[in-house]
Amino acid sequence: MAGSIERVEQAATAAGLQIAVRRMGASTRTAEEAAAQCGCTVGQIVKSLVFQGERSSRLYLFLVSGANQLDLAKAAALTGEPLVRADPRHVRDETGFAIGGVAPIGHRIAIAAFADDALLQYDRVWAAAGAHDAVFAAEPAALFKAANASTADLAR
Ligand code: 5CA
Repeated sequence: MAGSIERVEQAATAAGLQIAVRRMGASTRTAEEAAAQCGCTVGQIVKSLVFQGERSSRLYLFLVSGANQLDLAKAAALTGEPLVRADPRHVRDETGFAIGGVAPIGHRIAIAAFADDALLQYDRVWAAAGAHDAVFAAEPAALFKAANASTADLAR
């Protein structure tokens, strides 16, 4: 998907977040694979999960630690409507990122975002950078600010 890594880099720059995107040369599609490639714990991987509002059809982004599962009831309480997992094609069309490479920043559309407060315990977390083998590291609070994400207890 041409341009998606560049979109992440440009969004970081625009937000004043310094990142260096790394192409790992191996899959970072899942949190486990990303942790193995980054040499960090699964908890330090930021999953960028896209859900859709059942009433509004609006997309929402949840930045969740790789160690945690998103609690859908907590998530729905934050968005004010029931949520369903967004269809992969819809995710790609709207955000510009394919599942497995969805980044926390640089989406084509403005997207309301919420971040797992468990990620704040780490000095550094790793997130997808727009491709299946691309990641970047960031300080979690700075990343959440760049993503315009509000922090909450999201874990099941
Ligand atoms: N690059 C890695 C870690 S940085 C990554 O993107 N991980 S992830 O967790 O954010 O993206 C994979 C997630 O995509 C899965 O946890 C799952 O929630 C979601 N996913 C996988 N398959 C589908 C699908 N068919 N439809 C919608 N979402 C899916």
